[in-house]
Amino acid sequence: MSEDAVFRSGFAAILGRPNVGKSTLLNALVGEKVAIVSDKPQTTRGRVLGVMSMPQGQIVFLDTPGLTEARNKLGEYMLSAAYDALTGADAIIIVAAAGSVGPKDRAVIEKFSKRKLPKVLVLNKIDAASREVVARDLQSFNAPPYDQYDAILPMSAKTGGGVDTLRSLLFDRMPEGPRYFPDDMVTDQPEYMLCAELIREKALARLREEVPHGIGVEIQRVEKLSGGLTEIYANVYVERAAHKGIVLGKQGSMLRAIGTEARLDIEKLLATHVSLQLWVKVREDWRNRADDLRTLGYVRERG
Ligand SMILES: Nc1nc2c(ncn2[C@@H]2O[C@H](COP(=O)(O)OP(=O)(O)OP(=O)(O)O)[C@@H](O)[C@H]2O)c(=O)[nH]1
Ligand SMILES: [Mg+2]
Repeated sequence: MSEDAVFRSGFAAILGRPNVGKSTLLNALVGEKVAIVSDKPQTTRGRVLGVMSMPQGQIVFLDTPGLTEARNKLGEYMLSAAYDALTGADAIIIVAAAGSVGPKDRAVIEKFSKRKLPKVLVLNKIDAASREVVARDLQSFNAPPYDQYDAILPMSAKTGGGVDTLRSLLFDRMPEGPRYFPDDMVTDQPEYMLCAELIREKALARLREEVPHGIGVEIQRVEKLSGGLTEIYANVYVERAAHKGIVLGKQGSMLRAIGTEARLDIEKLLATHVSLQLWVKVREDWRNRADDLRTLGYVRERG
């Protein structure tokens, strides 16, 4: 085989504290929305796979839940999902946000600096920070253990600035390997899961305080009817009776708004007309209940 014919491929895990922009970065890297994003911490609850395919290779990115203390069974699942993504990883991307690199971010960066793998430290959200703040953060990375990283990249996942550099930097460090996924596959999430996530995203955007953290979405039924219409029935779980009214809103207005926004995104995803029926259900303390976690898909694949 000639040099040119080498096909490079591998897995790159994206890790970091909550809300630093990991999922936004995943979407930017693969060029499609495969992970939901919100301004609330702990949006991502499991590992989200995104594939970047090129003629000369493939990188499989694994977005993960933000690293933070687990306060319930869901939190424990989220942490294990984050660490599971490291199994078999060929590279790691650690993300922090410019202007808010705190001691907990530094602890994460230090912890992963010891891994014997190609690793990149991304300083994200530089579009939202002043030049001085970015320079100060970069300066603070100018010492051990930050020197263990192959590169420290200032970036904006939101505007796309720096994303190409990250892609090629990682690609150059990927081993020779197989095509793990067909070229037209960008994620391994089934359609029903993408739909559930889009509904959750719209709920997260509109809800405040502790309510968004207790939202779970279960797709009950998807029916593809003739004439290009898909009917989707979904349950929106809340973890306390008091949250039901908040999610419903005045005369159902909040739920309607969430439903309309989700429907528009789902119609784009499925390329059909969609009728979306949402029901709000109370599942007391579901984030600590194994059966509810299973229903919502928060179970480890193995082990
Ligand atoms: N200004 C700016 N905002 C960003 C950037 N990247 C992400 N954000 C915003 O930061 C917030 C969090 O983004 P996410 O991608 O959901 O962050 P995450 O790290 O995946 O968060 P968790 O899933 O909760 O761990 C959202 O409001 C994003 O729009 C960026 O480069 N610049
Ligand atoms: Mg996320």
